[in-house]
Amino acid sequence: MSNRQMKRAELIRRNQNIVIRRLNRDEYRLTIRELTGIDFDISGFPLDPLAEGFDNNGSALSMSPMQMELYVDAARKILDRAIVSGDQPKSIRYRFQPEVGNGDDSRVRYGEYNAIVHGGQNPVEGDFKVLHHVSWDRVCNARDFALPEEGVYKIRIRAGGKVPSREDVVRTARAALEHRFEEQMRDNPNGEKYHREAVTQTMAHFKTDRIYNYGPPRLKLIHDINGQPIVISEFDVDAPREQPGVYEFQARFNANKTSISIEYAYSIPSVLENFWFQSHDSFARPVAYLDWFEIKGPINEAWPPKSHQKILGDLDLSKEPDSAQVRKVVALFLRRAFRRPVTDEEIQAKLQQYNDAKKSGKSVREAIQIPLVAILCSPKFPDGTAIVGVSGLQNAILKKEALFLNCLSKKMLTYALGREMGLVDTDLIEQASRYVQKHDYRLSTLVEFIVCSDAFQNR
Ligand SMILES: [Ca+2]
Repeated sequence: MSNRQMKRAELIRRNQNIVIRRLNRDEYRLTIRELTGIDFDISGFPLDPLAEGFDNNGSALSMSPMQMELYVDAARKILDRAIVSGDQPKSIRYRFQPEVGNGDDSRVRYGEYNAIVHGGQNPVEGDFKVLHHVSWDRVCNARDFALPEEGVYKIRIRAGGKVPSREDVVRTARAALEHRFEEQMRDNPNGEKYHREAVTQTMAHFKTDRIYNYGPPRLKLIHDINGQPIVISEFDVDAPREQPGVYEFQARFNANKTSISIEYAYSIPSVLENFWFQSHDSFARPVAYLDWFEIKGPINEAWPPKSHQKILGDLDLSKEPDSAQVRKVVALFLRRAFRRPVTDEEIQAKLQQYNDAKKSGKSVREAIQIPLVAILCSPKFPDGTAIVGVSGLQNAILKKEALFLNCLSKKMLTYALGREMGLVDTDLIEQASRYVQKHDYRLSTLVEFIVCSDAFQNR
């Protein structure tokens, strides 16, 4: 290849990938927290790809229209939480008693719902459900109910535990093994020697293995958000059964149907082939006694929340603000989001969005959110073209038609030829782009070009 060609190829290569610099997940979360005071759950965002070992490398953090949609949606949710109107929502407290039943027909009224409350196939002792081992049918839960408000809720669990000693382990293991020995002797008296050996060997395990130096029982607390189970905590129940403790946690709930589950979580590895009796209630293992669990909230440290004041200052949403007040809010948010001085033009463009929204009949709260959402979703091309929303991304791509065509041709060729495009393919990519351009930008002409190309026919 000539020097001139090389140079041209390099220039094209550098230009080929449209990169929108976006924040990675952690950067996004931290930025949002700093900007609005809201701790936003970023687990719904796509994982950041690793590029050369760094996940904040701009060329890896590309942005698709689908991701843009995700960002717009996130920004709306964040601002819905940050900016509130009306009075502080009333707090509720639902206390669930797992011993009330052990089936899905066990229903108790909470608010507007007949929630299912049950303690699984666990024994009941007085006020307690007794949790002894992990099993799908031994989960305690409350479900088929919804909370009246989205927000942070406190979950409290009253429980105590019992930790068996090594003697308990040895005694209960021996009882189970002797019982089995008798059965084996009935079935096969000639095998006595082997049956006895098995007992001795197995007993040695229970006498010496460190896994039976038990700690306190553990419980796992899970809630579900839109059908997705999320573990809130796994915790030791270190309070004794005689003096149960109240364990407290916090979690965010939305106003959709939800559930709270409590599971036994002290795992004992099955190192033995004949571990069958270790999950019998008679075998000594850490036991949790669950009295009740309750949910209380939503918890708001202040009303309106700090985030509200942080963004709006003293702007009162209940009356029509004057334009200087709105301008102040928008300008401050812009400056803080972009971390640089902002131009009058930029502020004006955002004010226009507010004014348009007001004209179309939106409330002050709804209208002020529109420019703020746009600000939270405006990544930029390296040349500074700002992009707002999905249509903004489309417009931005249209303005960079040559780059876009080039990029698309390259991707299609890569797919069609089943290999990476290299410097030698520069001309082919360019020809493809030109062909599509000449034929009214129809995607089908790109396919046509590729299928007829020598590269494809001789691949
Ligand atoms: Ca109880």
